[in-house]
Amino acid sequence: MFTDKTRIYVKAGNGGDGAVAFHREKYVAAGGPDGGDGGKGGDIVFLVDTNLNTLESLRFKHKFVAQNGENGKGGKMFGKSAADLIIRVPRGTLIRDADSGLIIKDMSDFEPFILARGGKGGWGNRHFATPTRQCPRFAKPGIPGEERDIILELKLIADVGLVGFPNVGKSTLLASVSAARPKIANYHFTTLSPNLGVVSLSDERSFVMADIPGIIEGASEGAGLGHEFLRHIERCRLLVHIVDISCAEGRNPVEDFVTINRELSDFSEKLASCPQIVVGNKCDAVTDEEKVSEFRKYILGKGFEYYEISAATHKGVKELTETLYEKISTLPPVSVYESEIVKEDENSYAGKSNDISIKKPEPGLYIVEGEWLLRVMRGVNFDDYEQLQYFQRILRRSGVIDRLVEFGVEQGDTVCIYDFEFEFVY
Ligand SMILES: Nc1nc2c(ncn2[C@@H]2O[C@H](COP(=O)(O)OP(=O)(O)OP(=O)(O)O)[C@@H](O)[C@H]2O)c(=O)[nH]1
Ligand SMILES: [Mg+2]
Repeated sequence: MFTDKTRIYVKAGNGGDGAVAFHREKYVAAGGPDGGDGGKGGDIVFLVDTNLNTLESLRFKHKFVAQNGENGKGGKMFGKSAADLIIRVPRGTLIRDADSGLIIKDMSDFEPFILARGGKGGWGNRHFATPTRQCPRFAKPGIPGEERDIILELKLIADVGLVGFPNVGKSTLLASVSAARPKIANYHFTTLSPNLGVVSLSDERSFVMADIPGIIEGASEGAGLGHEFLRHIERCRLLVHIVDISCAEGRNPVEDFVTINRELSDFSEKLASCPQIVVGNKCDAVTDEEKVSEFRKYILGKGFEYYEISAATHKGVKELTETLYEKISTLPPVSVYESEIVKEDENSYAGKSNDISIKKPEPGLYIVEGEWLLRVMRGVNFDDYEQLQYFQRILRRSGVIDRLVEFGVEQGDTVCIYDFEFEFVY
């Protein structure tokens, strides 16, 4: 079973709660608040692992929850931050939002990607001591970690993709030029899932070749193995269209060629417009010379580059790999999908202030909470002046400031929004 699509739920760890504690020591009277901060929850991090070729390892595990940060303790002790949870995926995995289907990230490079951020730990009560509030009996809870339902979809990354009818010798070619060992046999649909192989030429030149199951007429309507494997070659830089010119199965090479191209264009515009080289295979076993020369003429007439090889006896194979290498070095690199998630801008928060709650635990202190605020805050770096201003604009546009005024906040009062605290000024 080849797993190339799966749905999972991820949740980053919650931040630990801040502690409420007071310093107690012999001979030290009124030692003051010393509750430590909670630790940060673990992030959910995705990482490309080149040893993986499928999403098989995620087939039976659908829930990934990172650990929570520890709570703070008395004596100014910080809670321990939790370790990140790393999910390893094959190169070329697309992370999509499960509800909208939009691409969040294309895991095609080796940079770790943080999909869900762990919550920050809450502040312990020692942060809240002021000249007028010397004995703060509250601390902040940790911020919950982000959670998401996502779909992982593998779109393999290869430079060259082999396409053609079943049994034309695609796997034989891959096996003869790389260390890959796909199953080869004289019947249709021997290959049931994509195979990748690294084709190494001399002087460290190499490229990646992908072999996918054979395509037949009507694949786009589900005939044979259907066309779903075509997505694994959708981002190839070059397609090698293999046609059996031995005509041993009684088919006509020209018809085969036309049929496959029709299926490719029915699948996607992108595949149809991908550069293509045509290879006539099994030239060692040609039964009908006339059909072969008719095919050759047809292909050259259409303006394609055309090669004849025998994957079984290796005739013409070395030359073909050299040509493929030359050709792909002139082509653009493997395409990477951009994130389709649109970043919300300041104006999209207008009227959101209905979804917040305001509490007043003691005079002069207001605590504002709201799921959407939390989301915004995770993306804001409060040490950066511009980002701070951006956040303040959101507070204004969304109506949070107006709500605070309605609630009775006065000049100089303290307002806490999770781990962001400010003195209220009009
Ligand atoms: N005579 C001859 N036979 C070949 C050549 N290349 C492949 N074959 C044979 O053709 C048959 C099919 O080869 P495969 O490589 O499994 O074909 P495939 O295109 O991968 O087929 P599917 O996986 O079913 O789509 C096998 O019996 C091969 O030995 C060739 O150059 N000459
Ligand atoms: Mg095969």
